[in-house]
Amino acid sequence: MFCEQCEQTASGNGCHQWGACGKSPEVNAVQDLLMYCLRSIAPIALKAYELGIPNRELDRFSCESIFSTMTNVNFNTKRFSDSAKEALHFRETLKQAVEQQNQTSIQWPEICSYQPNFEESLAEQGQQFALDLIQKASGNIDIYSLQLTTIYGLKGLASYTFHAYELGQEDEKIYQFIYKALAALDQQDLDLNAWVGLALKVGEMNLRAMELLDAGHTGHYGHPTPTTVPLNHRQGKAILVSGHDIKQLEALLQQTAETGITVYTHGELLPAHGYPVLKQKYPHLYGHFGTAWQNQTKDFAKFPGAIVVTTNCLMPPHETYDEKLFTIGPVGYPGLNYLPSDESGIPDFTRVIQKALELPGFSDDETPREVKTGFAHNAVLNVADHVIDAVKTGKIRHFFLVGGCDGAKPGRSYYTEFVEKVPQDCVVLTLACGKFRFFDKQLGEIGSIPRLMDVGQCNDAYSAIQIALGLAKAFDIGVNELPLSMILSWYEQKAVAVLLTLLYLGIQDIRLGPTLPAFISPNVFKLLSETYHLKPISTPDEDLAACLA
Ligand code: FS2
Ligand code: SF4
Repeated sequence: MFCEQCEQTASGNGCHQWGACGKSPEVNAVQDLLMYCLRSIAPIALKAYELGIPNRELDRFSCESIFSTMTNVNFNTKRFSDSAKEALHFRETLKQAVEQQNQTSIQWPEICSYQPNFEESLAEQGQQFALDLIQKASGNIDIYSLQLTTIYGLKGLASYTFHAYELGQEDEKIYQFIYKALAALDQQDLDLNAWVGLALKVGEMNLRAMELLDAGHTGHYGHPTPTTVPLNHRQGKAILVSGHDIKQLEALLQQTAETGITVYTHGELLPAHGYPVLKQKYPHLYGHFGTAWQNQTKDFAKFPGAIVVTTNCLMPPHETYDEKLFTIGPVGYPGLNYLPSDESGIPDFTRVIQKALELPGFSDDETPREVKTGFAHNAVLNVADHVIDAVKTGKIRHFFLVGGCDGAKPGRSYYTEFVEKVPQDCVVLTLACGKFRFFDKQLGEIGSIPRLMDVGQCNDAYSAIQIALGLAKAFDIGVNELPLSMILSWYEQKAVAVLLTLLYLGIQDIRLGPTLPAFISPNVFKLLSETYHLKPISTPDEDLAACLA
Protein backbone atom coordinates (compact mmCIF):
# COMPACT_ATOMS: atom_id res chain seq x y z
CA MET A 1 0.00 0.00 0.00
CA PHE A 2 1.10 3.55 -0.66
CA CYS A 3 -0.97 6.69 -0.07
CA GLU A 4 0.11 10.16 0.96
CA GLN A 5 -2.84 12.22 -0.21
CA CYS A 6 -3.77 13.76 3.14
CA GLU A 7 -2.15 15.65 5.96
CA GLN A 8 -2.30 12.83 8.50
CA THR A 9 -0.29 10.46 6.30
CA ALA A 10 1.70 8.07 8.51
CA SER A 11 4.99 9.49 9.85
CA GLY A 12 4.60 12.40 7.44
CA ASN A 13 5.74 10.32 4.47
CA GLY A 14 3.01 7.91 3.37
CA CYS A 15 0.69 5.24 4.73
CA HIS A 16 2.21 1.84 3.94
CA GLN A 17 0.69 -0.69 6.33
CA TRP A 18 -2.78 0.75 6.94
CA GLY A 19 -4.27 4.23 6.43
CA ALA A 20 -4.13 6.59 9.40
CA CYS A 21 -7.67 7.50 8.22
CA GLY A 22 -8.77 3.88 8.69
CA LYS A 23 -8.43 2.93 5.01
CA SER A 24 -7.33 -0.68 4.49
CA PRO A 25 -4.63 -1.67 1.95
CA GLU A 26 -7.39 -3.49 -0.01
CA VAL A 27 -9.55 -0.37 -0.28
CA ASN A 28 -6.52 1.69 -1.24
CA ALA A 29 -5.55 -0.77 -4.00
CA VAL A 30 -9.08 -0.89 -5.47
CA GLN A 31 -9.26 2.93 -5.34
CA ASP A 32 -5.99 3.03 -7.32
CA LEU A 33 -7.44 0.51 -9.76
CA LEU A 34 -10.57 2.62 -10.21
CA MET A 35 -8.45 5.72 -10.83
CA TYR A 36 -6.50 3.74 -13.44
CA CYS A 37 -9.77 2.68 -15.14
CA LEU A 38 -10.81 6.36 -15.25
CA ARG A 39 -7.41 7.22 -16.73
CA SER A 40 -8.04 4.56 -19.37
CA ILE A 41 -11.21 6.41 -20.42
CA ALA A 42 -9.62 9.86 -20.63
CA PRO A 43 -8.13 9.74 -24.18
CA ILE A 44 -11.41 8.34 -25.54
CA ALA A 45 -13.51 10.95 -23.74
CA LEU A 46 -11.24 13.71 -25.13
CA LYS A 47 -11.67 12.37 -28.64
CA ALA A 48 -15.43 12.20 -28.10
CA TYR A 49 -15.40 15.89 -27.15
CA GLU A 50 -13.33 16.66 -30.26
CA LEU A 51 -15.90 14.88 -32.42
CA GLY A 52 -18.81 16.60 -30.70
CA ILE A 53 -20.22 13.44 -29.07
CA PRO A 54 -19.37 13.80 -25.36
CA ASN A 55 -21.19 11.64 -22.83
CA ARG A 56 -22.45 13.85 -20.02
CA GLU A 57 -23.49 10.86 -17.94
CA LEU A 58 -19.90 9.60 -18.06
CA ASP A 59 -18.59 13.07 -17.12
CA ARG A 60 -20.73 13.12 -13.96
CA PHE A 61 -19.93 9.50 -13.15
CA SER A 62 -16.19 10.24 -13.47
CA CYS A 63 -16.45 13.16 -11.05
CA GLU A 64 -18.43 11.21 -8.48
CA SER A 65 -16.03 8.26 -8.78
CA ILE A 66 -12.96 10.46 -8.31
CA PHE A 67 -14.72 12.16 -5.37
CA SER A 68 -15.33 8.77 -3.75
CA THR A 69 -11.55 8.13 -3.62
CA MET A 70 -10.88 11.24 -1.53
CA THR A 71 -9.85 10.92 2.11
CA ASN A 72 -12.66 9.96 4.52
CA VAL A 73 -15.28 9.53 1.82
CA ASN A 74 -15.72 5.82 1.18
CA PHE A 75 -14.17 2.73 2.77
CA ASN A 76 -16.18 0.10 0.88
CA THR A 77 -14.21 -2.08 -1.56
CA LYS A 78 -17.43 -3.13 -3.29
CA ARG A 79 -18.32 0.44 -4.14
CA PHE A 80 -14.96 0.86 -5.91
CA SER A 81 -15.11 -2.48 -7.74
CA ASP A 82 -18.67 -1.70 -8.93
CA SER A 83 -17.50 1.73 -10.11
CA ALA A 84 -14.54 0.15 -11.95
CA LYS A 85 -16.92 -2.19 -13.80
CA GLU A 86 -19.21 0.69 -14.69
CA ALA A 87 -16.25 2.77 -15.84
CA LEU A 88 -15.14 0.07 -18.26
CA HIS A 89 -18.68 -0.33 -19.55
CA PHE A 90 -18.78 3.43 -20.23
CA ARG A 91 -15.36 3.21 -21.90
CA GLU A 92 -16.22 0.44 -24.31
CA THR A 93 -19.55 2.02 -25.29
CA LEU A 94 -17.89 5.39 -25.88
CA LYS A 95 -15.01 3.82 -27.79
CA GLN A 96 -17.49 2.25 -30.21
CA ALA A 97 -19.39 5.51 -30.64
CA VAL A 98 -16.17 7.46 -31.28
CA GLU A 99 -14.84 4.93 -33.79
CA GLN A 100 -18.14 4.94 -35.62
CA GLN A 101 -18.24 8.73 -35.74
CA ASN A 102 -14.59 8.96 -36.80
CA GLN A 103 -15.14 6.52 -39.66
CA THR A 104 -11.49 5.36 -39.61
CA SER A 105 -9.89 3.21 -36.95
CA ILE A 106 -8.06 4.98 -34.15
CA GLN A 107 -4.74 3.96 -32.62
CA TRP A 108 -5.55 4.35 -28.92
CA PRO A 109 -2.83 4.51 -26.26
CA GLU A 110 -2.24 1.13 -24.61
CA ILE A 111 -3.95 2.22 -21.38
CA CYS A 112 -7.29 2.43 -23.25
CA SER A 113 -7.42 -1.38 -23.42
CA TYR A 114 -6.64 -1.97 -19.74
CA GLN A 115 -8.85 -4.80 -18.52
CA PRO A 116 -8.75 -6.08 -14.93
CA ASN A 117 -9.99 -9.60 -14.24
CA PHE A 118 -13.22 -9.07 -12.31
CA GLU A 119 -13.33 -12.76 -11.39
CA GLU A 120 -10.16 -12.39 -9.31
CA SER A 121 -9.07 -10.14 -6.45
CA LEU A 122 -9.13 -6.51 -7.61
CA ALA A 123 -7.19 -5.57 -4.50
CA GLU A 124 -4.27 -7.73 -5.65
CA GLN A 125 -4.48 -6.33 -9.17
CA GLY A 126 -4.70 -2.76 -7.86
CA GLN A 127 -1.44 -3.05 -5.93
CA GLN A 128 0.57 -2.65 -9.15
CA PHE A 129 -0.61 0.96 -9.42
CA ALA A 130 1.08 2.05 -6.18
CA LEU A 131 4.33 2.61 -8.11
CA ASP A 132 2.84 3.43 -11.48
CA LEU A 133 3.37 7.20 -11.38
CA ILE A 134 6.92 7.17 -10.08
CA GLN A 135 7.75 4.78 -12.94
CA LYS A 136 6.02 7.10 -15.43
CA ALA A 137 8.10 9.96 -13.98
CA SER A 138 11.24 7.82 -14.65
CA GLY A 139 12.15 8.19 -10.99
CA ASN A 140 12.22 12.03 -11.18
CA ILE A 141 10.98 12.89 -7.71
CA ASP A 142 9.99 16.46 -8.61
CA ILE A 143 7.88 15.43 -11.57
CA TYR A 144 6.37 12.70 -9.39
CA SER A 145 5.61 15.33 -6.74
CA LEU A 146 3.79 17.48 -9.32
CA GLN A 147 1.90 14.47 -10.70
CA LEU A 148 0.65 13.73 -7.19
CA THR A 149 -0.19 17.41 -6.64
CA THR A 150 -2.18 17.35 -9.88
CA ILE A 151 -4.03 14.12 -9.12
CA TYR A 152 -4.85 15.14 -5.54
CA GLY A 153 -5.96 18.59 -6.71
CA LEU A 154 -8.12 16.86 -9.34
CA LYS A 155 -9.86 14.94 -6.57
CA GLY A 156 -10.88 18.21 -4.92
CA LEU A 157 -11.87 19.71 -8.28
CA ALA A 158 -13.98 16.64 -9.18
CA SER A 159 -15.80 16.79 -5.85
CA TYR A 160 -16.73 20.47 -6.22
CA THR A 161 -17.73 19.81 -9.84
CA PHE A 162 -20.01 17.01 -8.66
CA HIS A 163 -21.62 19.26 -6.02
CA ALA A 164 -22.16 21.99 -8.64
CA TYR A 165 -23.73 19.49 -11.06
CA GLU A 166 -26.17 18.40 -8.33
CA LEU A 167 -27.34 22.03 -8.24
CA GLY A 168 -27.72 22.18 -12.01
CA GLN A 169 -24.45 24.01 -12.72
CA GLU A 170 -22.00 22.51 -15.23
CA ASP A 171 -19.24 23.68 -17.54
CA GLU A 172 -17.95 21.16 -20.04
CA LYS A 173 -14.55 22.89 -19.98
CA ILE A 174 -14.04 21.43 -16.51
CA TYR A 175 -14.93 17.92 -17.62
CA GLN A 176 -12.60 18.20 -20.60
CA PHE A 177 -9.80 19.44 -18.39
CA ILE A 178 -10.26 16.55 -15.95
CA TYR A 179 -9.80 14.08 -18.83
CA LYS A 180 -6.83 16.06 -20.11
CA ALA A 181 -5.12 15.91 -16.73
CA LEU A 182 -5.94 12.20 -16.31
CA ALA A 183 -4.53 11.51 -19.78
CA ALA A 184 -1.38 13.51 -18.94
CA LEU A 185 -0.64 11.07 -16.11
CA ASP A 186 0.05 8.49 -18.79
CA GLN A 187 2.44 10.71 -20.77
CA GLN A 188 6.17 10.43 -20.23
CA ASP A 189 7.25 13.44 -22.28
CA LEU A 190 6.06 16.24 -19.96
CA ASP A 191 8.80 18.22 -18.27
CA LEU A 192 8.76 19.99 -14.92
CA ASN A 193 7.38 23.23 -16.34
CA ALA A 194 4.56 21.40 -18.09
CA TRP A 195 3.61 19.74 -14.81
CA VAL A 196 3.72 23.06 -12.93
CA GLY A 197 1.42 24.47 -15.62
CA LEU A 198 -0.96 21.54 -15.28
CA ALA A 199 -1.10 21.78 -11.48
CA LEU A 200 -1.91 25.51 -11.74
CA LYS A 201 -4.54 24.74 -14.37
CA VAL A 202 -6.20 22.50 -11.76
CA GLY A 203 -6.35 25.64 -9.63
CA GLU A 204 -7.84 27.67 -12.47
CA MET A 205 -10.50 25.05 -13.18
CA ASN A 206 -11.21 24.73 -9.48
CA LEU A 207 -11.95 28.46 -9.33
CA ARG A 208 -14.54 27.90 -12.05
CA ALA A 209 -15.96 24.85 -10.21
CA MET A 210 -16.28 26.85 -6.98
CA GLU A 211 -17.88 29.70 -8.93
CA LEU A 212 -20.47 27.27 -10.35
CA LEU A 213 -21.11 25.85 -6.91
CA ASP A 214 -21.57 29.34 -5.51
CA ALA A 215 -24.03 30.10 -8.34
CA GLY A 216 -25.84 26.83 -7.57
CA HIS A 217 -26.12 27.58 -3.87
CA THR A 218 -27.09 31.24 -4.21
CA GLY A 219 -29.42 30.52 -7.17
CA HIS A 220 -31.38 27.96 -5.16
CA TYR A 221 -31.14 29.33 -1.65
CA GLY A 222 -30.41 33.06 -2.01
CA HIS A 223 -27.27 34.92 -0.93
CA PRO A 224 -26.21 34.07 2.64
CA THR A 225 -26.94 36.78 5.18
CA PRO A 226 -25.42 37.12 8.66
CA THR A 227 -27.45 34.65 10.70
CA THR A 228 -27.44 33.57 14.33
CA VAL A 229 -27.31 29.79 14.76
CA PRO A 230 -28.24 28.08 18.05
CA LEU A 231 -25.59 25.71 19.41
CA ASN A 232 -28.02 24.41 22.02
CA HIS A 233 -30.52 21.62 21.42
CA ARG A 234 -34.26 21.80 21.90
CA GLN A 235 -36.61 19.12 23.17
CA GLY A 236 -37.80 16.53 20.67
CA LYS A 237 -36.82 13.94 18.08
CA ALA A 238 -33.78 14.85 16.08
CA ILE A 239 -31.74 14.26 12.91
CA LEU A 240 -28.16 15.42 12.42
CA VAL A 241 -26.84 16.09 8.90
CA SER A 242 -23.09 16.18 8.28
CA GLY A 243 -20.84 16.82 5.26
CA HIS A 244 -21.09 19.63 2.72
CA ASP A 245 -24.13 18.78 0.60
CA ILE A 246 -26.74 21.53 0.99
CA LYS A 247 -28.94 20.05 -1.77
CA GLN A 248 -29.21 16.77 0.17
CA LEU A 249 -29.84 18.72 3.38
CA GLU A 250 -32.76 20.41 1.64
CA ALA A 251 -34.11 17.05 0.40
CA LEU A 252 -34.06 15.78 3.98
CA LEU A 253 -35.75 18.97 5.21
CA GLN A 254 -38.51 18.47 2.63
CA GLN A 255 -39.04 14.84 3.63
CA THR A 256 -39.12 15.65 7.36
CA ALA A 257 -41.37 18.71 7.03
CA GLU A 258 -44.47 17.20 8.67
CA THR A 259 -42.79 14.82 11.09
CA GLY A 260 -42.12 17.09 14.07
CA ILE A 261 -38.43 16.15 13.88
CA THR A 262 -35.85 18.89 14.47
CA VAL A 263 -32.92 18.96 12.05
CA TYR A 264 -29.42 19.98 13.18
CA THR A 265 -26.34 20.58 11.04
CA HIS A 266 -22.94 19.14 11.81
CA GLY A 267 -19.43 20.08 10.58
CA GLU A 268 -19.26 21.80 7.21
CA LEU A 269 -23.05 22.20 7.01
CA LEU A 270 -23.08 25.01 9.60
CA PRO A 271 -23.06 27.69 6.84
CA ALA A 272 -26.34 26.24 5.45
CA HIS A 273 -28.13 28.29 8.15
CA GLY A 274 -27.01 31.48 6.38
CA TYR A 275 -29.09 30.73 3.24
CA PRO A 276 -32.38 32.67 3.54
CA VAL A 277 -34.50 30.28 1.48
CA LEU A 278 -33.61 27.32 3.72
CA LYS A 279 -34.31 29.30 6.89
CA GLN A 280 -37.65 30.62 5.63
CA LYS A 281 -38.98 27.39 4.14
CA TYR A 282 -37.88 24.97 6.84
CA PRO A 283 -38.37 26.20 10.42
CA HIS A 284 -37.41 22.73 11.69
CA LEU A 285 -33.83 23.42 10.52
CA TYR A 286 -32.92 24.57 14.00
CA GLY A 287 -29.30 24.61 15.10
CA HIS A 288 -25.80 23.18 14.91
CA PHE A 289 -24.49 20.24 16.92
CA GLY A 290 -20.86 19.28 17.54
CA THR A 291 -17.67 20.59 16.02
CA ALA A 292 -15.24 19.37 13.37
CA TRP A 293 -15.09 15.94 11.69
CA GLN A 294 -12.35 14.46 13.87
CA ASN A 295 -14.60 14.80 16.94
CA GLN A 296 -17.48 12.86 15.34
CA THR A 297 -16.90 9.64 17.27
CA LYS A 298 -17.76 11.59 20.44
CA ASP A 299 -20.39 13.89 18.89
CA PHE A 300 -22.25 11.14 17.01
CA ALA A 301 -22.26 8.85 20.08
CA LYS A 302 -23.90 11.65 22.13
CA PHE A 303 -26.51 12.64 19.55
CA PRO A 304 -29.89 11.08 20.52
CA GLY A 305 -31.26 10.85 16.98
CA ALA A 306 -30.45 9.60 13.46
CA ILE A 307 -27.40 10.90 11.59
CA VAL A 308 -26.79 11.34 7.84
CA VAL A 309 -23.31 11.87 6.37
CA THR A 310 -23.58 13.46 2.91
CA THR A 311 -19.86 13.88 2.01
CA ASN A 312 -16.43 13.79 3.62
CA CYS A 313 -15.33 13.58 6.37
CA LEU A 314 -16.57 10.16 7.55
CA MET A 315 -14.50 8.32 10.13
CA PRO A 316 -14.73 4.54 10.62
CA PRO A 317 -17.88 4.38 12.78
CA HIS A 318 -18.01 3.07 16.34
CA GLU A 319 -20.50 0.37 17.30
CA THR A 320 -22.02 2.76 19.85
CA TYR A 321 -23.65 4.71 17.03
CA ASP A 322 -23.34 2.79 13.75
CA GLU A 323 -27.00 1.69 13.76
CA LYS A 324 -28.24 5.26 13.67
CA LEU A 325 -25.71 6.38 11.07
CA PHE A 326 -26.63 6.58 7.35
CA THR A 327 -24.53 7.51 4.33
CA ILE A 328 -25.59 8.70 0.87
CA GLY A 329 -24.02 9.67 -2.48
CA PRO A 330 -20.30 8.97 -2.73
CA VAL A 331 -19.94 8.21 1.00
CA GLY A 332 -19.86 4.69 2.43
CA TYR A 333 -18.46 2.17 4.87
CA PRO A 334 -18.84 -1.63 4.75
CA GLY A 335 -21.90 -2.81 6.66
CA LEU A 336 -23.16 0.73 7.31
CA ASN A 337 -26.68 1.85 6.28
CA TYR A 338 -26.49 3.28 2.75
CA LEU A 339 -29.39 5.06 1.06
CA PRO A 340 -29.25 4.85 -2.73
CA SER A 341 -30.43 7.85 -4.74
CA ASP A 342 -33.29 7.88 -7.22
CA GLU A 343 -32.90 9.13 -10.78
CA SER A 344 -32.92 12.74 -9.64
CA GLY A 345 -30.00 12.01 -7.29
CA ILE A 346 -32.12 12.18 -4.11
CA PRO A 347 -32.42 9.33 -1.58
CA ASP A 348 -35.59 8.24 0.18
CA PHE A 349 -34.92 9.25 3.81
CA THR A 350 -37.80 7.15 5.26
CA ARG A 351 -35.38 4.85 7.15
CA VAL A 352 -33.63 7.86 8.68
CA ILE A 353 -36.98 9.31 9.78
CA GLN A 354 -38.05 5.96 11.28
CA LYS A 355 -34.76 5.67 13.16
CA ALA A 356 -35.09 9.24 14.48
CA LEU A 357 -38.63 8.48 15.69
CA GLU A 358 -37.45 5.28 17.44
CA LEU A 359 -34.60 7.05 19.23
CA PRO A 360 -35.25 9.18 22.33
CA GLY A 361 -34.33 12.58 20.92
CA PHE A 362 -33.55 15.43 23.32
CA SER A 363 -35.53 15.39 26.56
CA ASP A 364 -35.15 19.08 27.39
CA ASP A 365 -34.41 22.54 26.03
CA GLU A 366 -30.76 23.41 26.58
CA THR A 367 -29.62 26.87 27.71
CA PRO A 368 -29.23 28.99 24.56
CA ARG A 369 -25.75 29.42 23.07
CA GLU A 370 -25.13 30.73 19.57
CA VAL A 371 -22.69 31.56 16.80
CA LYS A 372 -23.00 33.59 13.62
CA THR A 373 -22.50 32.51 10.03
CA GLY A 374 -23.45 33.88 6.60
CA PHE A 375 -20.65 36.40 5.94
CA ALA A 376 -20.30 35.40 2.29
CA HIS A 377 -19.20 37.72 -0.52
CA ASN A 378 -22.55 39.42 -1.06
CA ALA A 379 -23.06 40.19 2.65
CA VAL A 380 -19.52 41.53 3.12
CA LEU A 381 -19.29 43.49 -0.12
CA ASN A 382 -22.70 45.07 0.56
CA VAL A 383 -21.08 46.81 3.50
CA ALA A 384 -17.80 47.41 1.69
CA ASP A 385 -18.16 51.18 2.24
CA HIS A 386 -18.09 50.71 6.03
CA VAL A 387 -15.15 48.34 5.76
CA ILE A 388 -13.19 50.68 3.51
CA ASP A 389 -13.96 53.60 5.76
CA ALA A 390 -12.81 51.64 8.84
CA VAL A 391 -9.54 50.81 7.08
CA LYS A 392 -9.00 54.39 5.88
CA THR A 393 -9.64 55.84 9.33
CA GLY A 394 -7.30 53.31 10.94
CA LYS A 395 -10.01 51.50 12.89
CA ILE A 396 -9.19 48.28 11.02
CA ARG A 397 -5.45 47.64 10.67
CA HIS A 398 -5.41 44.21 9.06
CA PHE A 399 -7.55 41.25 7.92
CA PHE A 400 -6.60 37.64 8.52
CA LEU A 401 -8.17 34.78 6.62
CA VAL A 402 -7.71 31.90 9.06
CA GLY A 403 -9.34 29.03 7.23
CA GLY A 404 -9.15 25.49 5.95
CA CYS A 405 -9.48 22.02 7.37
CA ASP A 406 -9.41 20.77 10.92
CA GLY A 407 -7.79 17.52 12.02
CA ALA A 408 -6.62 15.63 15.06
CA LYS A 409 -2.98 16.74 15.25
CA PRO A 410 -1.94 18.71 18.37
CA GLY A 411 -0.12 21.27 16.14
CA ARG A 412 -3.54 22.56 15.06
CA SER A 413 -3.86 24.46 18.35
CA TYR A 414 -1.69 27.01 16.48
CA TYR A 415 -4.87 28.28 14.77
CA THR A 416 -6.78 28.80 18.03
CA GLU A 417 -3.85 30.58 19.58
CA PHE A 418 -3.35 32.68 16.46
CA VAL A 419 -6.95 33.91 16.49
CA GLU A 420 -6.80 34.59 20.23
CA LYS A 421 -3.71 36.73 19.71
CA VAL A 422 -5.00 38.74 16.73
CA PRO A 423 -4.90 42.40 17.92
CA GLN A 424 -8.18 44.20 18.69
CA ASP A 425 -7.93 46.42 15.60
CA CYS A 426 -7.85 43.44 13.23
CA VAL A 427 -10.60 41.30 11.68
CA VAL A 428 -10.61 37.50 11.22
CA LEU A 429 -12.40 35.93 8.25
CA THR A 430 -12.76 32.18 8.43
CA LEU A 431 -14.11 29.26 6.41
CA ALA A 432 -14.24 25.42 6.33
CA CYS A 433 -14.08 23.13 9.33
CA GLY A 434 -10.84 24.59 10.77
CA LYS A 435 -13.04 27.34 12.25
CA PHE A 436 -14.39 24.98 14.91
CA ARG A 437 -11.18 25.63 16.85
CA PHE A 438 -12.44 29.19 17.53
CA PHE A 439 -15.89 29.65 15.95
CA ASP A 440 -17.67 30.36 19.25
CA LYS A 441 -15.17 32.93 20.56
CA GLN A 442 -16.68 36.32 21.28
CA LEU A 443 -14.25 38.63 19.48
CA GLY A 444 -16.59 41.62 19.50
CA GLU A 445 -16.92 44.25 16.80
CA ILE A 446 -15.11 47.21 15.28
CA GLY A 447 -17.91 49.75 14.89
CA SER A 448 -20.63 47.65 13.28
CA ILE A 449 -18.17 45.18 11.72
CA PRO A 450 -17.80 41.83 13.53
CA ARG A 451 -14.18 40.88 14.29
CA LEU A 452 -14.90 37.22 13.46
CA MET A 453 -16.79 36.46 10.24
CA ASP A 454 -17.64 32.97 9.00
CA VAL A 455 -17.52 33.10 5.20
CA GLY A 456 -18.77 29.50 4.80
CA GLN A 457 -17.61 26.04 3.74
CA CYS A 458 -14.24 25.13 2.20
CA ASN A 459 -15.70 25.72 -1.29
CA ASP A 460 -16.67 29.21 -0.14
CA ALA A 461 -12.98 30.01 -0.55
CA TYR A 462 -14.58 31.36 -3.74
CA SER A 463 -16.47 33.85 -1.60
CA ALA A 464 -13.31 34.84 0.29
CA ILE A 465 -11.58 35.40 -3.07
CA GLN A 466 -14.48 37.60 -4.23
CA ILE A 467 -14.26 39.62 -0.99
CA ALA A 468 -10.51 40.11 -1.46
CA LEU A 469 -10.93 41.05 -5.14
CA GLY A 470 -13.82 43.41 -4.29
CA LEU A 471 -11.83 45.20 -1.60
CA ALA A 472 -8.74 45.41 -3.82
CA LYS A 473 -10.88 46.98 -6.55
CA ALA A 474 -12.42 49.45 -4.10
CA PHE A 475 -8.97 50.49 -2.85
CA ASP A 476 -7.67 50.43 -6.42
CA ILE A 477 -4.74 48.20 -5.48
CA GLY A 478 -3.67 44.62 -6.21
CA VAL A 479 -4.90 41.79 -3.95
CA ASN A 480 -1.37 41.26 -2.66
CA GLU A 481 -1.21 44.89 -1.54
CA LEU A 482 -4.31 44.58 0.68
CA PRO A 483 -3.78 44.53 4.45
CA LEU A 484 -4.75 40.83 4.31
CA SER A 485 -2.84 37.69 5.32
CA MET A 486 -3.90 34.11 4.64
CA ILE A 487 -3.20 31.57 7.35
CA LEU A 488 -4.41 28.26 6.00
CA SER A 489 -4.81 24.77 7.39
CA TRP A 490 -5.11 21.75 5.13
CA TYR A 491 -6.11 18.15 5.60
CA GLU A 492 -7.59 16.60 2.45
CA GLN A 493 -7.74 17.08 -1.31
CA LYS A 494 -10.41 19.78 -1.49
CA ALA A 495 -7.86 21.91 0.35
CA VAL A 496 -5.19 20.97 -2.22
CA ALA A 497 -7.49 22.21 -5.00
CA VAL A 498 -8.21 25.46 -3.11
CA LEU A 499 -4.49 26.06 -2.52
CA LEU A 500 -3.82 25.55 -6.25
CA THR A 501 -6.57 28.09 -6.99
CA LEU A 502 -4.94 30.68 -4.73
CA LEU A 503 -1.55 30.05 -6.37
CA TYR A 504 -3.13 30.26 -9.83
CA LEU A 505 -4.47 33.70 -8.80
CA GLY A 506 -0.95 34.71 -7.82
CA ILE A 507 -1.73 35.15 -4.10
CA GLN A 508 1.52 35.68 -2.25
CA ASP A 509 2.73 34.96 1.28
CA ILE A 510 0.22 32.22 2.18
CA ARG A 511 1.14 30.47 5.43
CA LEU A 512 0.25 26.79 5.34
CA GLY A 513 0.06 24.20 8.11
CA PRO A 514 -0.03 22.40 10.37
CA THR A 515 2.58 20.55 8.26
CA LEU A 516 3.45 20.85 4.59
CA PRO A 517 2.06 18.22 2.18
CA ALA A 518 4.28 15.12 2.14
CA PHE A 519 3.83 14.91 -1.63
CA ILE A 520 5.51 18.28 -2.22
CA SER A 521 9.23 17.55 -2.84
CA PRO A 522 11.87 19.95 -1.45
CA ASN A 523 12.57 21.31 -4.95
CA VAL A 524 8.90 21.86 -5.74
CA PHE A 525 8.46 23.60 -2.40
CA LYS A 526 11.50 25.77 -3.14
CA LEU A 527 9.90 26.75 -6.44
CA LEU A 528 6.60 27.62 -4.73
CA SER A 529 8.30 29.58 -2.00
CA GLU A 530 10.42 31.53 -4.50
CA THR A 531 7.50 32.26 -6.83
CA TYR A 532 4.66 32.76 -4.35
CA HIS A 533 6.45 33.14 -1.02
CA LEU A 534 4.39 30.20 0.22
CA LYS A 535 5.65 29.34 3.68
CA PRO A 536 4.97 26.92 6.51
CA ILE A 537 3.38 28.30 9.68
CA SER A 538 5.86 28.95 12.49
CA THR A 539 4.52 30.22 15.84
CA PRO A 540 1.44 32.44 16.24
CA ASP A 541 3.59 35.25 17.70
CA GLU A 542 6.20 35.15 14.95
CA ASP A 543 3.65 34.88 12.15
CA LEU A 544 1.47 37.66 13.56
CA ALA A 545 4.45 39.95 13.91
CA ALA A 546 5.57 39.20 10.35
CA CYS A 547 2.09 39.76 8.90
CA LEU A 548 1.67 43.07 10.71
CA ALA A 549 5.20 44.35 10.01
FE1 FS2 B 1 -13.32 19.67 6.73
FE2 FS2 B 1 -13.31 17.37 5.89
FE3 FS2 B 1 -14.42 20.87 3.91
FE4 FS2 B 1 -12.43 19.13 4.32
S1 FS2 B 1 -15.12 18.33 6.85
S2 FS2 B 1 -11.47 18.51 6.33
O1 FS2 B 1 -13.11 17.30 3.98
O2 FS2 B 1 -13.68 19.60 2.91
O3 FS2 B 1 -13.12 20.85 5.18
FE1 SF4 C 1 -3.02 7.76 4.81
FE2 SF4 C 1 -4.37 10.00 4.29
FE3 SF4 C 1 -4.08 8.13 2.42
FE4 SF4 C 1 -5.69 7.72 4.53
S1 SF4 C 1 -5.95 9.22 2.87
S2 SF4 C 1 -4.24 6.25 3.65
S3 SF4 C 1 -4.48 8.74 6.13
S4 SF4 C 1 -2.46 9.37 3.35
